[in-house]
Amino acid sequence: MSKKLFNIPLYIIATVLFGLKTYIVYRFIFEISLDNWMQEFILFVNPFASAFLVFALSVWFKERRQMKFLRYAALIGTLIIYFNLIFYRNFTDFITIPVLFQGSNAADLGSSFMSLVHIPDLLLFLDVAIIWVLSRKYPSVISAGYHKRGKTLALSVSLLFLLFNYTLAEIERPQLLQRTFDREYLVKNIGLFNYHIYDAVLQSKTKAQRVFADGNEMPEITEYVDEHVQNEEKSDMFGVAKGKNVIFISLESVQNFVINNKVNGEEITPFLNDLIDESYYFENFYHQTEQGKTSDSEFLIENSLYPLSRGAVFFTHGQNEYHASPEILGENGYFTSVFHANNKSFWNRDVMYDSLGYDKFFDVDSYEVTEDNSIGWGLKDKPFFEQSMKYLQSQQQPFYSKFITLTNHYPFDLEEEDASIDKYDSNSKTLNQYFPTVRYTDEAVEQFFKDLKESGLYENSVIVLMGDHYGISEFHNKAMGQYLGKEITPYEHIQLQRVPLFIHIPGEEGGVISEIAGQIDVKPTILSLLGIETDDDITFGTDLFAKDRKEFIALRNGDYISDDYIYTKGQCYDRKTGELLESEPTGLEQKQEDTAEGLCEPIKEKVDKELSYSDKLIYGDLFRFYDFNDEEDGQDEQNDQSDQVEQ
Ligand code: GP9
Ligand code: MN
Repeated sequence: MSKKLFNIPLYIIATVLFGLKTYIVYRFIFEISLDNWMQEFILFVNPFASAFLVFALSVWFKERRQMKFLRYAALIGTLIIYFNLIFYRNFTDFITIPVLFQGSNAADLGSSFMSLVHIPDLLLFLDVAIIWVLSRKYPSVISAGYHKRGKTLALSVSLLFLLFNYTLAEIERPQLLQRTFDREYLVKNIGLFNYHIYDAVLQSKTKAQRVFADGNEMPEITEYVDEHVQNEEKSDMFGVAKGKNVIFISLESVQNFVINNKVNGEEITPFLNDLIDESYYFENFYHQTEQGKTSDSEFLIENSLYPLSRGAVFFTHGQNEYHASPEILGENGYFTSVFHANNKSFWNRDVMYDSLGYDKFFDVDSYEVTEDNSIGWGLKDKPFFEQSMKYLQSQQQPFYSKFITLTNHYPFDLEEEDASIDKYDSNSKTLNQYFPTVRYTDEAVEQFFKDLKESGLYENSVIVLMGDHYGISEFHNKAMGQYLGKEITPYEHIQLQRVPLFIHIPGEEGGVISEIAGQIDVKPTILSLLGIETDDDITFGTDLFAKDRKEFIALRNGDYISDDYIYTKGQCYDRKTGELLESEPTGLEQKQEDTAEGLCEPIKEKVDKELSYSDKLIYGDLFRFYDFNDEEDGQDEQNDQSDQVEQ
């Protein structure tokens, strides 16, 4: 063998072999969905970027050690890929640290392990074998001593490679790392190995905060809730829907400015507009979500706790102890389920739904999804509802079932044949396309109502419809201003955070309710309608039908809406008129309370306090120290101690 032939350093050979292998696994063995060429490209780049990052470290070792390092790096890397592959074959998901060490997943895997191992898998170790042979047979040819310059160069190139990969990923999915989204997205964009590092960081941060909590904070929080949140007496509506099913429909990105409104002279939501006459309709109902979008809205409505200001609580605290409405309903004889035609791991739903106490999740695998019946994010809303009926009808009653629609999702793509109204005409393609997709969802819901009536479920079910969060961001304020015929001031921006909430109760006429309301109120409201006692619950929302309600709706960024004011960007507005309440310099004798800041300040303090209490509950996983069935004070000493030991 001539010296020339192997004049390439082994770490480069290893990068090429291992990178190529990883790419083949990503592309052809894991079922990673790729929607455009950019995603294809990123998927191709990241295996090489990650491989280079690790293998190039070998230049820092002495020559003989280089060989050893490369051999073991290739072997361990391959084992990581392989364990993920086995896990994936069983769960269509990637390994996370909590899943690996806790819960039933790992145990499930144990029993079926052998059926998940296939003979051709041996090929995955081919590059390791090649690297092994080369490093053993020709160490003197392919190893090299590197000068400082060579070492620095290798390191710089690997960091540049990584930065390039990360930049591409950030362009393709802004805020990928802050928001997490989905494990598949992470693996697709930054690769399996960086994903595991990211998962480990997330895990240790979460663990640390949990470990230092001991439940001492609970009395202060329960006292606050008792005093400032809980209603003194039950509302007149308590128990009006006792024993009824609940069908909750989460309307993707539907804001309430489309309700009873027109575009190009056409009604946008004719069905929902008519539904107002047969339901309770809350016209000043605000979404309170942040980066976790749909998952944040789910979190709010089922826990009546606030989501986090950063990241998605579904991801960061998916295995906390909760006391969510599905769990409570389960204890009261309900069957609970979610219908949503997306990957079960999106927003970590598969893990979180267990923690919330759901019995069943009908995810994308429960549906027949074809090219014809899907667009954008997947299955269109009409076939989604249609295909859900058979499952819904076969459920044990009473049930609580949540449906999450998908078609009206950014970028609001819709096929010609599905569009009943024309697009709007402005400088924002997003806003222009929004109207026909909202109409499509309106029609899908109409068809669902028809099916519910035909099946006989309608008469026996409370139907709740709610917009999950905004669809049109601030970025489109100019076009939005053009459409609404007014400038989008900070005050108007807050008003645009209103989403529709309908509660249809069989036998109840309903009516339009103008009092301020928010997603935080949904859990206590539904439980009260069903006649379920919630006196011992810890919630930050109140029954929307109660007379004596908390005085503000807090947005997750600390802005708030009260009866009189809207507080945003450090300024105080009159809620009803939108007038900016400026402090008038009327002389020295003016009291602090008369200034604009003074007007909004007292409630602002309460808002901040409440948000921080909610955060404490989540970060410390404090419900594990609390016994919701203990009538006295809930603080459970025994529970407290045993959990300390578990740490
Ligand atoms: C995805 C769907 C939409 O499953 O819930 O997510 P979003 O981006 O709106 O949070
Ligand atoms: Mn959404």
